[in-house]
Amino acid sequence: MTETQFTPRVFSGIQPSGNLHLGNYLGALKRFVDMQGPDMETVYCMVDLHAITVWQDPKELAHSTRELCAGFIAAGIDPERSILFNQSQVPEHAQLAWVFNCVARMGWMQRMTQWKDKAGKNQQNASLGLFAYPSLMAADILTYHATHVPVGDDQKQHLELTRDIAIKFNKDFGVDFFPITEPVIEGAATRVMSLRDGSKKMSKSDPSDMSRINMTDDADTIARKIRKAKTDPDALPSETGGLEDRPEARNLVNIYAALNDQTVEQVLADVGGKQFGEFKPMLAELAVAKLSPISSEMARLMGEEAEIDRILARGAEKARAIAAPILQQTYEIVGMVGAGKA
Ligand code: AQP
Repeated sequence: MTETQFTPRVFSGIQPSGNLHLGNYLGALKRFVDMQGPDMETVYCMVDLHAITVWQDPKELAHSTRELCAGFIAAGIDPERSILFNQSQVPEHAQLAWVFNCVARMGWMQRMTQWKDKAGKNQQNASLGLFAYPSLMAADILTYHATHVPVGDDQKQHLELTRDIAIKFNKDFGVDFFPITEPVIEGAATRVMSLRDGSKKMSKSDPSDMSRINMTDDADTIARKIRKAKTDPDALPSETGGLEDRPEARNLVNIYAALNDQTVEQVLADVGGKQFGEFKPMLAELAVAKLSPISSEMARLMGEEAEIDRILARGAEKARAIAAPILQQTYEIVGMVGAGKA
């Protein structure tokens, strides 16, 4: 079997589950912007079907979807250069996910750490959707034959599962139809940690608002959260080895490096020897300078709801033009009568 050459194409998504935060920005959004360019087709999605795997208030879900769209655009995603849409407007995601539910194995899903973390001890009461989440994620990616997926470190395991699903589908049906996707997990802030606890990921669902910097926070709030961020009493080291066993210090330095497009080594060369009393105001100033223009543009765009809806509908149309033929070919491979005639 000759190996198919797939056109380079990026796909990634973010859940519109509220509280878009600095971790989502540095681990995902900012890198989505960097990947926009003439050599790469970029497809970005507000994954609302993923969001409902846990309870969402319908009005808040609609608001968060539009706010997230505003966040994408304010951060630098150009809806003319990238395809930008919400998942539920492209039914091929859910249709392909069903095929993948029949390819993926129960054991694979049971091993997912996100399932174990989110369902916790209450697995019997968790939704079936939460369990099947990685199969929908595989469909999100593979319905575009995406070759590259920029994500934060927490999504690594789901991307490995996406590769396993593609490999098993290709093998089961004797085809070379789905690409084996490359995860793109790079930069200084692939895992931004909570500002209150350096061992926990910064997350939308953390009950403490002080644990994260929200993309909608104003300058005073950003500065206050950084001032109150947990640290240790020592001065910053001049070399990366000195950050070992200092998770909070490492987190703040990583954030500084990612916001300033520097390496951790470059940052430490400048700030090594400084106490947090000096470093925190530097970080706050940088964070406000980088994030405030994004949050004010988000607020402006949120005043133009009809325009946001138009952008999402137009993006969905462009997305379907890619996804529909891939789903039809999948159905043909699987043996569904009538496939390919739509
Ligand atoms: N702390 C983080 N550091 C770096 N990247 C992160 N991402 C999330 N948190 C961090 C990346 O952001 C993208 C979108 O994430 P998502 O909204 O789809 O889901 P999530 O990873 O479940 O986000 P949260 O904030 O952690 O939500 P909850 O609290 O609901 O679990 C992904 O690329 C992710 O890697």
